[in-house]
Amino acid sequence: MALNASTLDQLAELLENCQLQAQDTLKITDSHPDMDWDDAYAVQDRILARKRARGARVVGYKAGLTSHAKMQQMGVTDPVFGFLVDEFVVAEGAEIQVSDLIHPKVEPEICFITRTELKGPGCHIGAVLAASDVVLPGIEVIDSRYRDFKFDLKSVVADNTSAARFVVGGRIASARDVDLRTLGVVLEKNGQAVALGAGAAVLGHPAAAVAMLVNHLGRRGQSLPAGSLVLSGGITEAVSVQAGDNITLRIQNLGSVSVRFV
Ligand code: 0L1
Ligand code: MG
Repeated sequence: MALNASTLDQLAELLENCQLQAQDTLKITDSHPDMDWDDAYAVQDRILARKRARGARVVGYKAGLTSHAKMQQMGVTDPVFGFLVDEFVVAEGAEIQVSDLIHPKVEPEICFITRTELKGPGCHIGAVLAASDVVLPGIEVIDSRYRDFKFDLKSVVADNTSAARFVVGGRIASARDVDLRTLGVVLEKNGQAVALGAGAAVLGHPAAAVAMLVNHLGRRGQSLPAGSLVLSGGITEAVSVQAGDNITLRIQNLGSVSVRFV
């Protein structure tokens, strides 16, 4: 690690305050160019610790930057991982206040709910499918705390991979009964299709993103608990939203889920 404990604490406080107060900041590697990967995840851990100290509950995890469309949009080459807490949950069809966010974007995702604990290293697609009860559609709302979404990968990891809100819904399916690679995905904004894709856009198979998450947790001495929700990553590029926008995600065989920005 390159940064000391007090610097990690200060960075966690800065980024969490930006999230809670909907204020942006410059990417933190501008002021801490030596920050390494362990530091980045340590800042993310400290943000989670701050939330837990206020009573937040972890409901799952997310993989980010898992599709080529998204990697190209952001100019990066590797997936990243973050946590999901209860304060990010939005009910299906509910409203999201844009004034609570900085510059929200939405991503269409296939979400997994696990039935048994998963542990890495060595986790693979088969283990993920065997351990997953169900899959369902989800809209992730990302909101980088960095000005104009200008960041590098370490800064994004520290910022809990831009996690802000998510809504899941639609029709639940058994993870083993659908071919997640060929499921068609349509993201609509105000009734117009604005992004199209298929499950295979996520690392060839969305379960591969979950396996990567589990192996990442394993390297850090953690496992993915039974009953976790996992957002496996945006299938298309992220789409900007503003007040007044209605977003609907339709996934073949999995129904639709909607959210409205006010
Ligand atoms: O979920 C995601 O793919 C977002 C990763 C973080 C980068 C961004 O803010 O777009
Ligand atoms: Mg995402």
